[in-house]
Amino acid sequence: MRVLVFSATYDEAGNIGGVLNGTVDAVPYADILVVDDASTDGTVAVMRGLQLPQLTIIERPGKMGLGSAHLLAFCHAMHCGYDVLVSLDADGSHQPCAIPLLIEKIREGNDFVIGSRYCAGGRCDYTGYRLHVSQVANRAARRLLGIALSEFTTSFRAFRVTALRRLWLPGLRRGGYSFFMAAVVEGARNDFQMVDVPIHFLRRGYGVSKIAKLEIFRGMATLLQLAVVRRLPVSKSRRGGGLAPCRSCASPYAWIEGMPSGAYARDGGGCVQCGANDGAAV
Ligand SMILES: Nc1nc2c(ncn2[C@@H]2O[C@H](COP(=O)(O)OP(=O)(O)O)[C@@H](O)[C@H]2O)c(=O)[nH]1
Ligand SMILES: [Mg+2]
Repeated sequence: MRVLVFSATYDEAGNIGGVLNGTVDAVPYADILVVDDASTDGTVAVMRGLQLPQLTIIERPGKMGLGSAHLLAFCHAMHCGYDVLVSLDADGSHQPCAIPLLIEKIREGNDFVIGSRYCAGGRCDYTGYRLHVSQVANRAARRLLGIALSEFTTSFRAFRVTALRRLWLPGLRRGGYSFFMAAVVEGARNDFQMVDVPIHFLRRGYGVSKIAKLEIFRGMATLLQLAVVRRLPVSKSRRGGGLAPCRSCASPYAWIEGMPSGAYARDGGGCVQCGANDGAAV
């Protein structure tokens, strides 16, 4: 199986070396993709200094958001014909040594695997307010969405890439936590076989959270919207999308066609690599 491991970075110079070296140790046969949003702390220099032949770095022109970085990884994995896409955060909270377990679950026939802090055997090192918000959000998601998973918001996941091709990519153009919940919902609506596996979620290493606090409230509003979307039938015309070349940055696959009308400028598309025509922060 050809495996791509993906991380998004924004100012993770203190953490990225450990994450990449840990990934190489855990899955030496995998390729690695990092999408960096113009980090100001030398994150890209640290990555280049490691001289890893299996590492591809895509540098975007500015902070375009975590959701669109993951969407770009979807496009990259499909375009390059990988079998499995694994994603994890680059801040040290996801342990690369757990990657083989996620891949194994795909090998067993699942389309989507999520590393869970809240299933039996899972652990979360958050305390206080952050732990409480995360637990409540994930319990609410399980109830409102009617999906039998214990975790919806973390980015430690694995996808069967052929299953990703069934998703309607414009529907996933959302910021941060909203993207992660929407991806689970779209998977469920497209009959993905889904499973969670326990992980030990650590507090981030160096630095502070890069996700705006407001994102938590946006995530709650998105959850209510997704509870409705979850129950709607999947329109046959709303499958696939994306993987068109971008005329601005010459990426062969990062232009996503068919945006919901009004959401994006001019011809209803946008590039998740350079941000061309992108009327909204994602
Ligand atoms: N490329 C990119 N990465 C981001 C952005 N925002 C956050 N990240 C990365 O996404 C991961 C999760 O972000 P983090 O700040 O740890 O979020 P938290 O765990 O919810 O507090 C980290 O690897 C960040 O560096 C962004 O706008 N663009
Ligand atoms: Mg984090």
